[in-house]
Formats: sequence, structure tokens, C-alpha cells
Amino acid sequence: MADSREKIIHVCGLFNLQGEFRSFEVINSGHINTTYRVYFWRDGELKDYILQKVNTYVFRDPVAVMANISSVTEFIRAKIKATGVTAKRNVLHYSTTDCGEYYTIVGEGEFWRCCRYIDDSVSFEQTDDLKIIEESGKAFGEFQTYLSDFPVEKLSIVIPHFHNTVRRYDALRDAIGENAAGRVDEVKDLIEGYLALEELATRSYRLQKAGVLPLRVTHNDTKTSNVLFDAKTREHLSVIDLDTVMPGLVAFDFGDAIRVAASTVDEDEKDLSKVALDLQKYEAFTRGFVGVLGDMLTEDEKKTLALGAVAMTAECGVRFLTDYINGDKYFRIHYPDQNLARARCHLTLTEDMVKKLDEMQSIVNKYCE
Ligand code: GN1
Ligand code: MG
Repeated sequence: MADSREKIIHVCGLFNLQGEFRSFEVINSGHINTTYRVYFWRDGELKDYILQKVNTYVFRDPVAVMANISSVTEFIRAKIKATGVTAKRNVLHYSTTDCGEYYTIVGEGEFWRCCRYIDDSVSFEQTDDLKIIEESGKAFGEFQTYLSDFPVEKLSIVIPHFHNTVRRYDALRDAIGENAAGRVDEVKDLIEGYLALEELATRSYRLQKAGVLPLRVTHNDTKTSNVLFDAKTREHLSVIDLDTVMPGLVAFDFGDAIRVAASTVDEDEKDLSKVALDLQKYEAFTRGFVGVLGDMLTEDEKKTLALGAVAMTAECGVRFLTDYINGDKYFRIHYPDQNLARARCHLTLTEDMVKKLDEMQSIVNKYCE
């Protein structure tokens, strides 16, 4: 349920937002936190902010989340400023409270934070515009390059084993064993489908464990809606949603982005005949991402980039299926069977990627040359 206007005004006050409160709206795109856009009237213009209530069931240590976010944003801001340009629209700015904290706790442990809305920016859930897709590839590639020398020991692991695909499959097996919501029989075909993909889906993770693929500082939630673009030029400005910045694989940032950016459909499309990996969109994202990162990647990273898309799409699908079997405890749903729809759609998408994997890898190779 949305929070009341009075509550929103109260929380804004704790962050000392200046001007006169005008209105707020709920932003429904995320599955975890509760997000509002709030509007203030100041100096003859509307100023807007993103106010968020962090989901503390998912983020058990939200103070550590904010510590990660502030150190990463400060690091990026310093890098941008060192090039002599303003970082105002290229990295998030969080507001502080009177105590100088980037968060405030309200009532019974509600954890709130607030950041400036970047002026004249837009985001997209899904798009067919190849230029925007390429720009999103550049945005996530750039994010990695900014953080390539970030002191990794400064980061807390806010969700342990977040992209541990092996454990995500184990969690599915545990959920099947428990059958908490009595839904296992109904999803037998899906379980079979995902188990058939397990070897391939977990390969990237196992390659990292074997020391073949390096850990870097990665974003870990690279869906299209997590990039802001200039409203007019449609060039990328900044990546957002830094909750899960942690050590990870480049292939996972690439792959999780492909899961959304190169899909022909929304995450929960029910008409499976429409679900596919669009190779043109895939190429556009790859051109942007590899174009920026190119030389930074090891030969093994280059060779296994496309595999990351199979890993992340299967993993996300396994997580949706697990949550459905558990009775929808983790991801926010907007209608009863949404996690099931998401899981079905992701299985079909992963299967299509597996068919196209060689072609996908050739496209990576082309931009690595
Ligand atoms: C969640 O809430 P949102 O949309 O930023 C999830 C991601 C999933 C994504 C699927 C912390 O992200 O891992 O890929 O849903 N975030 C967390 O759309 O679990
Ligand atoms: Mg997120």
C-alpha cells in the first residue's frame, strides 16, 4: 500500500528538502523497494526527488547498502570532476539528514533515502530503439571502467551469494522440497525445463570459482530501466539503482542487461510465441558495452560474455519460479500469477538464447577485435 501524503511530507522534511511540497507519485517499476517521485516548488520551478523506502526483508543491512552507494558515487563523482566537467547529471546525489546521514529511520524501522532526480532525464522499461539500447550498453560499460580501480575491500556484501547461480538452483530444489504454497505440481514442466539448463546456466559461476574469470566491481542489476538518458538527445547520463554494487562478473552485468534489453517482450509476457532474443538489439547493446570496455577484458572474459546472458536469464527465471513456489515472498507482484508468468517467459527466453549462443558470441568477438 502506498504511504500517505502526510508521511511523504514528513520524510522529505527529514532530508531538509527546500521549497514548497507540491505532489508525489508512485514509481512502480522496481520489484523490491517502494519508490516515489516527489515535487517541490522552489525559485519559480518544480524540483523533483526520488524518495525510497528500502525493503529491509531483502536488504538486511540497509546502512551497509548506503555506505556502499555513497562510496561508489563519491568515487565516480571525483573521477568525472577530474576531467574538468560537472558530475551533476552523470552520477546520483543523495540527500543527507541533519545528522549528515544518507538515510533516516522512520517509525518501526522504516528505512528511507532520498536522491535528486537528474534534470531532464528519462528512463525506459523496454525499448525497440537501437540507439537507446547501444547507449545503455555504454552506460554500464562506463560504470565498470569508472570502478575498475575502486578499492573493493570498501564494499560490503549486502546480499551474500546474490549471483551465485549454483545456490539459486539449490534454493529452487529446497523450495520444491518444502512446497510451502502447494504449487509444485502445477509447475512441473517449468522445473524440468530449468533443470535441463542447469549445467550451462551455472557454467560462468563455476568458471569464476575455478579462477578462470576474475571478480570485478559490478552493478549486478543492469536492466534497461536502471539507466537514465538525456530527454532530448537520448544519450546516456547515469546508471541508477546501486543497491547491489558488489564484486561480480562482467559477464553477469552484460548478461543481465541482455535479458531485458535484447528481449522482444516484457519480463512477464504470457504469449510465449512472442518471446525471443532479438539479435539486432543484442548487437546494439554489445556494440555499446564492449566498445567501452574492450581492452579491459581478459581473453577468457571475452570468450564467455554471451554465456553470461544464459546464466543471468536462467538465474532470474529460477528466482521467479522459486518465489512462486514459496508463495511470492520476495518479488513484488501486481497480479496473482505474475511470478509464474515471469518464470515461464524467462525459460523460453533462455532456451532461445541457448539456440543462438554461437551467433551471440560471434557478435561479441566482432566488437572485441
Ligand atoms: C529486482 O527491484 P529491481 O527491479 O531493481 C532484483 C533483481 C532482478 C530484478 C528482476 C535486489 O530488481 O535482481 O533481476 O528484480 N533485485 C534484487 O526484474 O533482488
Ligand atoms: Mg534493483
